[in-house]
Amino acid sequence: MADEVILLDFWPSPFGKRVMIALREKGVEFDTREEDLSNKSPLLLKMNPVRKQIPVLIHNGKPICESLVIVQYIDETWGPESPLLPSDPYERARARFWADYVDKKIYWAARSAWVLTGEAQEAANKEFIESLKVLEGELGDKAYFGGERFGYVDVLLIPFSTCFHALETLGNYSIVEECPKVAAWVKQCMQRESVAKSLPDQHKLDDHFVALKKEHQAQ
Ligand SMILES: N[C@@H](CCC(=O)N[C@@H](CS)C(=O)NCC(=O)O)C(=O)O
Repeated sequence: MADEVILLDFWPSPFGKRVMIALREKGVEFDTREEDLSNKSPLLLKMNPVRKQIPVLIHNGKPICESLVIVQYIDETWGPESPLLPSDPYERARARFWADYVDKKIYWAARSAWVLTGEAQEAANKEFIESLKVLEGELGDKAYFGGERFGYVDVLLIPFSTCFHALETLGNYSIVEECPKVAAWVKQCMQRESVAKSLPDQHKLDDHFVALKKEHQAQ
């Protein structure tokens, strides 16, 4: 019997896009259920009762939560011929370290820059670009963070590139100038079908970010 693979998602979510990209890299067929996060479905509440967040991957009725955990599950479950994590334990540990860096530094600085105002926003802008420069150093002259192969860290980071335009406008800097290798890496990743098919329309997303900012300012 064929696998039943369902992704509970919310279209602008970079976390949901990680899962989509990983599934597409592995050639796994899946259905997406769009969630209204202001009115969460009984299915989401049942499948992720602890965090009540998307993404959730439901594989033959069994839920897997948290995007980093889901991407590792996908890697271990499908397509051993196209692994996302390296086989060497030390290289795996390094990939997990950078995954953690993306979530703890890049995501939080980007989010803070977007929702905060005044001096706190300026500090977040600075932290974001400095964190991105650290990634620029890690990328170096490699094609991907995974080396020659598009891998785990690439899958986790590329969805955040959709907020680069909004952030550079806000912070008055240019990512191409500050981090040219990261900018070239984004272009290279966008050539992949798994990425191009998964990331939302940039204009729609930019409008969403503006609405989100207004919502935060009104609170
Ligand atoms: N650490 C989680 C973050 C997921 C997350 O922040 N999901 C957001 C959408 S982007 C969500 O479901 N928000 C609704 C809520 O927190 O109530 C992951 O990596 O999966």
